[in-house]
Amino acid sequence: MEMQVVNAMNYEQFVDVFGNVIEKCPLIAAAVWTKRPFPSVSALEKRFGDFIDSLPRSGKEGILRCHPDLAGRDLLRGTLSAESQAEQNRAGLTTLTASQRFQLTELNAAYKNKFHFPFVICARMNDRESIMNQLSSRIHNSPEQELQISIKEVLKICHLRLLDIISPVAHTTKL
Ligand code: 2AL
Repeated sequence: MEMQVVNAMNYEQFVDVFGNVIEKCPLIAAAVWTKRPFPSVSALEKRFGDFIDSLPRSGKEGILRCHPDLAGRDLLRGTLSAESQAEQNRAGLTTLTASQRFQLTELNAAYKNKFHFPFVICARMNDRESIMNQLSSRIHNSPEQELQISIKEVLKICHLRLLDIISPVAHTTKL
């Protein structure tokens, strides 16, 4: 998709296309639309990042809470967003053994119990083993550290989702 096409979208079209680059947060795409035109995909990505940066802590935590657990209930029920499904699949989370799933479920629960938001990581930049390692290690962080790390992971997910929509060859355009 060319940036001219993106910049010509009305807000309904824009939210339809970019509404899930931040998982289940179409409100963010609806807000970012105001900032068009976007000279490049990186400029568009920066607008998503700037909006998230501008939120109070409760808003950032709210974004994290919109993320499904890795290998959690939504995956089992088949109710993940298409993007999440593909990401979790790619990280090998759809083919866990019963004991791996149990371990991940227990760790996810302990993490949520401590931080009151789910463990979030860019699944496509990891595999089963690194996800387990990160979860086991990040659970020892402070809430402040985890909020920062998790939002960085959200931005990595956003980066890859944007690239999926806008092909790498069409990242810049003359306005
Ligand atoms: C996810 C997800 O659904 N996709 C991804 O990359 N990470 N969820 C999560 N809790 O980290």
